[in-house]
Amino acid sequence: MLSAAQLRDFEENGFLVVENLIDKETVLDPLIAEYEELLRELRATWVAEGHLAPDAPAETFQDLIKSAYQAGLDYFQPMDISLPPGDIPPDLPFHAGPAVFRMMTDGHLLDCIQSIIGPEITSNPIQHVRLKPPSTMLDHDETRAHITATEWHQDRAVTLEEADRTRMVTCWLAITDATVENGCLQVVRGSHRGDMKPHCPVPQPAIPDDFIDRDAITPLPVKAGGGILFHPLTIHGSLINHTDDVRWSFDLRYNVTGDPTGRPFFPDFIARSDAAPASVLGDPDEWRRLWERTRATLSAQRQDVKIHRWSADAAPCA
Ligand SMILES: O=C(O)CCC(=O)C(=O)O
Ligand SMILES: [Fe+2]
Repeated sequence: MLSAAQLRDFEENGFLVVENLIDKETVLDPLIAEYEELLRELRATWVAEGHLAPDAPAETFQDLIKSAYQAGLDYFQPMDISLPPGDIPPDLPFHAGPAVFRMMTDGHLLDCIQSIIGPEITSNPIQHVRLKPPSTMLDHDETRAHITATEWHQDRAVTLEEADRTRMVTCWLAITDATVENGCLQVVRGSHRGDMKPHCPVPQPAIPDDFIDRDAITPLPVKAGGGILFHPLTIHGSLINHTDDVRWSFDLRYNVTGDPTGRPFFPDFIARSDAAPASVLGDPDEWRRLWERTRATLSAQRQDVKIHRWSADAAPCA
């Protein structure tokens, strides 16, 4: 649980940095091992398809992410823990592995979430991995927020309107140390006490600069295994990765069970409940199947999945 002082901090500032939010041995290391295995499998496919040389020298996870990016290979979607917006093909890869589920349902992490939103906790399906290569390596037209720096935004604004009153919290987790140099998260302190700002949707949903209180900008470095909890109206983004290494994080969200998630076509699940303990999902395979069924349904519908409300024609976007 969070202490009273931590809760006061969260309420006052709209965010809270929590060191050692997930345990290294039982959560972080197995997660890294699961992703190393996944990347080895992806590499084998890329080699078989002739995209990568079979005899690459002993590569680290970091090296392989970088060479995949440079070869124009999409490592992101097969490693992401969600589906993208748009038209979804029936075989689109994604990753819903047991170590990810273990992280999302970790007891200590949920204790901290419970301190903020109470004991009826739903795992919200707006969730991503971010593996950000060095900025010098990126294509000049790279704009994806999972690969390059993230523009200023509020998480409430990247849901549909149905979730505008949802009691929700974002949990950003550092898998590698996040530093000012490698592009850690940054927030506008106290911005959760304001309203929802306009977002210009292209290329990333971004709050125009005029709405940002520059004096309140606070970068939030955090060590691997640590996390940042923040309010859905807290304005945040991330810095540019100026190092030679890949910056790796996850962002998860939780909401009060019964409140709309903001992405009704994606699967949520109950992560904790005092009122109905039997409703809690404990089986990682069932969680994976929820996403597989969602992919099958959405691909059969062949319609564009819309994930936010913003239009590029709005006045502040001119
Ligand atoms: O890690 C990032 O670049 C941005 C993360 C973010 O926007 C979030 O966690 O909501
Ligand atoms: Fe965000």
